[in-house]
Amino acid sequence: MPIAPVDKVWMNGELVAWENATVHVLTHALHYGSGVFEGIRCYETPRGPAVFRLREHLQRMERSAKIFMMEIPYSVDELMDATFELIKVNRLRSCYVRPIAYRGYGEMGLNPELNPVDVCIAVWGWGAYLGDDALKHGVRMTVSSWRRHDPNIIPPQAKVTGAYINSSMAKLEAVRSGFDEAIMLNPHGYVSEATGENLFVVKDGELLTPPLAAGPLPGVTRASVMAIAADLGMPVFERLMTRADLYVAEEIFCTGTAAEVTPVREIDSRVIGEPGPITLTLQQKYFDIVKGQDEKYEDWLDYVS
Ligand code: PPE
Repeated sequence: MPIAPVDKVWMNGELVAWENATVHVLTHALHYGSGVFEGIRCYETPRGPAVFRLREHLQRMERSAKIFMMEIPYSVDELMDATFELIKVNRLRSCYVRPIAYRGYGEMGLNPELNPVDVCIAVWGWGAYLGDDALKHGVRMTVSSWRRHDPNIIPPQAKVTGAYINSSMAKLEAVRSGFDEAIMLNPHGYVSEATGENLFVVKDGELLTPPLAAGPLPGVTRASVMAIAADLGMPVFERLMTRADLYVAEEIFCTGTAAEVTPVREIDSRVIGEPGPITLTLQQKYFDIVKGQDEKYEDWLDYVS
């Protein structure tokens, strides 16, 4: 999706002009994928712009960095303030927020230790990730021929830039074959997640999602939807599933900051159908919450001012 430029980008504590937010070609992360990042959304609410679960996202970035033995030279609170400042100076009412911490310019070679850790935050307006029609009528997915990486190859709970070549290959394969999105199985053949979203399945009236041990990213939206569903009296069961479990599901939807709650209407030419009642209920509730229309979940909103 095209990026709509704004005025400023936050780079290592400074606000720099959008067009000057560049890096050297010998940046370590460009060669070796040595970065950790987040994807966060800020929504317009009756009390002004609010970032959805900003602290949880930045805490996940810290954990990703810890796995990778990378020390981020800013605290979560400092990065929260930087995010608020950035949204304010760019005068955005809603936007996508992309913090990234990466091994910068210094040395070449696989040991990242001697390279500085650079930290940037960018914001821009981003519409429906899988398209407006996707939110209403659902997407068509395919099970990828590429597997999600094994936890002893790249830990799936770390949101590491280099790991995304796996998602990119699956996405490319799916799109070239005429699908909207790909589902990835883990090395044991169990469903893990989509290329940039977690998955939820309704089967025999029960709401299911793959357990974290099956290799999905511990999604902030996943955790939010699990909490919302439980509050609605619909506990979510974490269960191992095979591709055939998906083919015979009553409803399927995917969750993610970018994709929000997107229904899935078809998998590998097996029709799931138009969005079902559980999907629609959770989708509506999610949008109400992120847009500040549901007081019960106020503490999930970090207000910009
Ligand atoms: N799995 C993967 C692999 C993933 O990248 C994301 C987020 C999720 C699940 C959902 O996580 P959460 O956002 O915390 O609910 N993907 C981000 C990046 C998308 C991109 O194209 O870049 C996102 O949704 O912002």
